Amino acid sequence: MRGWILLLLPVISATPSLSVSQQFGAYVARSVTDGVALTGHVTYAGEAPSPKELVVAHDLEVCDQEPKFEESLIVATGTAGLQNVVAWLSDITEGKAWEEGDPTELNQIGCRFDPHVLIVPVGETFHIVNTDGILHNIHTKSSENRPINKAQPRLLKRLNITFRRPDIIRVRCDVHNWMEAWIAVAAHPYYAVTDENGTFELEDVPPGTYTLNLWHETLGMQTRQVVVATGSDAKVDVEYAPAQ
Ligand SMILES: [Cu+2]
Repeated sequence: MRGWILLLLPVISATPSLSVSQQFGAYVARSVTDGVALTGHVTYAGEAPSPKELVVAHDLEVCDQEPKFEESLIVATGTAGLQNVVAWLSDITEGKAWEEGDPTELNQIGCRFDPHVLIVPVGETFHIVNTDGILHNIHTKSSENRPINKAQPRLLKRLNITFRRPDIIRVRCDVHNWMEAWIAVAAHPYYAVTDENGTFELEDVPPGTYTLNLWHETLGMQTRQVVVATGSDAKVDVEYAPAQ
């Protein structure tokens, strides 16, 4: 009997040691010494829309403290920079590790989600925070992960959530129908969101040829081949045409 136990042990002990990246078979973290910055500027080819004020129908004492505006197409006047585009490399198999830091949070404050677009590492527990002290109800729509539909009463300040697969997930609140956010569940750290000028930066990219993906909630997906070479930073300009 002792012989059988010895034979079985290596098989049993191998399962818990699998890391998240091994489970997806996609990405291995290592130190990057020859990394290059890949920066991008994303612009909108149409006329910048004027911000449309949202109609706040109830919980006015908390939700209507200041005007809130539609966030599905935010374009910088003058430079045409497109905000809230998620940019990521889809075919990178190894590179830097995630930086240690505070846990990622999606806050509900003044009955809006902050930030509007959030990157969350796959397999990491992050927090949905209720700063408002009123009832919210998180409701997600996703393609790769199980949907979440959870009430968050005023005293439940923090929900802990973990997504198991890379995805782009829409988040809404069933109590306040104007509340909307998007979560990009990232398989590796080479993800970024464009700022108010439409710019993004992926730091420490190992030299190589990659597919750069760009996703915007209203304007959709685009891809580009990018070549990252040692010794010079890589730059890419991307333009989005208005939605048809
Ligand atoms: Cu709400």
